[in-house]
Amino acid sequence: MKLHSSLGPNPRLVRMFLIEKGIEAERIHYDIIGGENRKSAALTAKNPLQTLPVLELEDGTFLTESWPICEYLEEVHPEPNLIGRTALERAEVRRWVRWFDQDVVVPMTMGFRGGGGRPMFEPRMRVVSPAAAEELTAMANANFVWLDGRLGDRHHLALGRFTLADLIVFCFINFGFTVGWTLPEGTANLARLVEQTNQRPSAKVWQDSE
Ligand SMILES: N[C@@H](CCC(=O)N[C@@H](CS)C(=O)NCC(=O)O)C(=O)O
Repeated sequence: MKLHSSLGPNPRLVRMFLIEKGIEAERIHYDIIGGENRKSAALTAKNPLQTLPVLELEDGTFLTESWPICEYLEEVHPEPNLIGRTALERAEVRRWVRWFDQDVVVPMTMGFRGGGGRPMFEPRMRVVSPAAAEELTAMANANFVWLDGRLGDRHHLALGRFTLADLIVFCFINFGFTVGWTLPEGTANLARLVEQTNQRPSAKVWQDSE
């Protein structure tokens, strides 16, 4: 198994997931700041969207999109379990992942691409105007505050244990930190979730300078 990987929250989500599962994968690094992923014909053949991560299986199949890759890994290696052992448990974890991906990741990343990340992203893709970027960032921040209230004084978002839901939230908050964003006022519970998740051995992937 090979993981085509780079800087950023999506590849690091999959890297953490692999470590949590105890699955070894050779890592092939792309310099996304330099646009290596956008110039590579080999990567484009694997993923026409030219984004990372891409998981390359032994039989030559390529899987793309971070949490669907995690779903695949969970199905082939169900333990240690990170997405739920029953249909009901999985629905609970996926509910958080779906909500977070749509209501936080989308405005947060679009806000970043049209705001602070504009010099890097504008030549690569359509980005929103600076004013829209500000609004999207504010929307993501408001949703972080809402999420903080849902977490309350619990240690985990779902199932009373560490799951993909905690992992995705952790990765996108950490991504924010790497680009100068800070958690908004009223998110002390999320700050605690980050601190606690940072203690996990898999969190070391965030210390790599890539
Ligand atoms: N929806 C995709 C997003 C992938 C994505 O945007 N990856 C970023 C790294 S976090 C990337 O490849 N950025 C470089 C670029 O777009 O040129 C997923 O879940 O994997």
